[in-house]
Amino acid sequence: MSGNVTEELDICIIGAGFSGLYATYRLKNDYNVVCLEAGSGVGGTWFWNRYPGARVDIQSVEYSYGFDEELQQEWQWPEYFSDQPELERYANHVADRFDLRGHIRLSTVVTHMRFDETANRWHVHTDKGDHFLCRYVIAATGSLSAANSPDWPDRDLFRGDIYHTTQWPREGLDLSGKRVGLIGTGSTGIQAAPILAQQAEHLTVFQRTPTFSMPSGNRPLDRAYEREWKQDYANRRKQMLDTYGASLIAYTDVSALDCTPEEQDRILEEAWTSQKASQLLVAFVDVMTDPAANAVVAEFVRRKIRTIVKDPETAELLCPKTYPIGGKRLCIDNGYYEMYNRDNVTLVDVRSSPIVAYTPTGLRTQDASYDLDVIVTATGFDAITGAMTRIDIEGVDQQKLTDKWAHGPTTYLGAMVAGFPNLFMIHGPMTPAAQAQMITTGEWLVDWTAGIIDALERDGYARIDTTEQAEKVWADEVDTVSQYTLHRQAASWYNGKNIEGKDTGFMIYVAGFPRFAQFCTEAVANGFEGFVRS
Ligand code: NA7
Repeated sequence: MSGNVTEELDICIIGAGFSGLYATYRLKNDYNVVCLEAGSGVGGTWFWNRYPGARVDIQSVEYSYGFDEELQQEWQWPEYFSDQPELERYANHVADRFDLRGHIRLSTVVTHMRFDETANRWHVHTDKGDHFLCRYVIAATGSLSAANSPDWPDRDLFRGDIYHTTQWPREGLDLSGKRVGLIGTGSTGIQAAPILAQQAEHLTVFQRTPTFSMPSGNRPLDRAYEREWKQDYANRRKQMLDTYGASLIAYTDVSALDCTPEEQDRILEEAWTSQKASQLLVAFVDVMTDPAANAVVAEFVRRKIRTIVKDPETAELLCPKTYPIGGKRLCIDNGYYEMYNRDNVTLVDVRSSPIVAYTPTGLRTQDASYDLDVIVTATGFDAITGAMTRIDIEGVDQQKLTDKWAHGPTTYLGAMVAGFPNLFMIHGPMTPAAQAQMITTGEWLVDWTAGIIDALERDGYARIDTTEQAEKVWADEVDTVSQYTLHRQAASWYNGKNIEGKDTGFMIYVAGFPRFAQFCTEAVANGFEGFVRS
């Protein structure tokens, strides 16, 4: 932790994704703010994930900023679900329009941070040799930013190219005439697969766990629909924050178990074509709480898969049977199941025969070898905690965050960790991240955090921390509400079980954004309950 201080700051923001950009905007006029970003451009998730087919799975009229009325009136989304280039363009537009660039340092990775207890300052170090002395740090590091690349042996022997989907070359890849292997069938894999199948000579999809998905129905954005949104935008943004997932879907109080099979089918058909994946999960009031209701929806999707995919063996392999629908993030696709009707696509089950090694010419599973020119790993992320634990963070009494979180994250309201004062997280562990639309809730969280900093300044405090007792109360709440749902029954990045050896427990708050926001608002209103100021 050596080196001279190169700059003194009020606030260091880590990450220029959508939350970090908004935090920079929100705080730059009142404080001396710098935003450090590892990428060579802004946009976070939408900077890194430039693989073919990368596209948001929430409608763009919702998945966009609401903080500036002129911006939301003027910006025109070409499609219902924007692709990565459009979202990156939007992030760049926002950075330019609101003069954020002067505060952002690109291609700068935060390597370690240490809290000085005497001065109440964070020492923030980067790979560029910067040493910032900061009063506050806001980690807007993203839930899905630390890539997970399984470590199979003999990677160096493979003579072809390997790309994780977050490391896709900016200039794109010419896959014509190539035998491509795609590992992973989460949201990323099922988005990339249909495009890779069109581009490659042959696509082999290596599937460990099949995914529930529904058609996005993506198409050019209907201008009348857009006008309808824009006439009522401010009101709709407020309504969004009052819904479970910060997205305007149609809720019901009808139980699946009170409907006839015909009624169930009619309701589910409507949800299937709604262009909203979450609509299937709220088609009945009890989809995520009652295994029998959940089974109705899961079976509906399996029937769709069996109808779409012509080869019965492939269809059966694609049918998820081992976890509740919605237990993992429900995907939304553009021709994923249909793709398996192409002659140049093969599905390989790596659950029954796992991948064991790279070979000079491809991959070897327990019982077969596959010749490939290009391997694409759509193997997801060290989610929720990875972006924080990859920074060497040292708090009070020289405690390391990695040690504190060795058996899973502890947080108060997902925002603070006891013993790490003046460090705030946006979309941290144990928030509704993944269950709620990230841009709108990110704006809310930034405003809430900025409000806390403003209050500390106003009231003359230099330091804010939380307590282990508050962390325990929050952990109990997160755990208790998750017991009422079926979310825990799937191995996924929600509970770290997507990564071998990751020991975290369930990391998402699943009681919905309004209840979460109420806890946050009340904590502050009740004299900073759960926080310690000095
Ligand atoms: P996900 O949803 O974590 O999917 C990763 C996929 O990679 C999933 O199918 C995994 O299988 C598979 N995987 C991971 N490791 C391996 C190994 N070792 N062998 C075979 N297959 C493996 O990540 P995504 O990037 O698709 O999506 C992340 C989020 O982005 C998504 O939820 C949306 O919110 C947007 P598994 O299911 O673990 O058996």
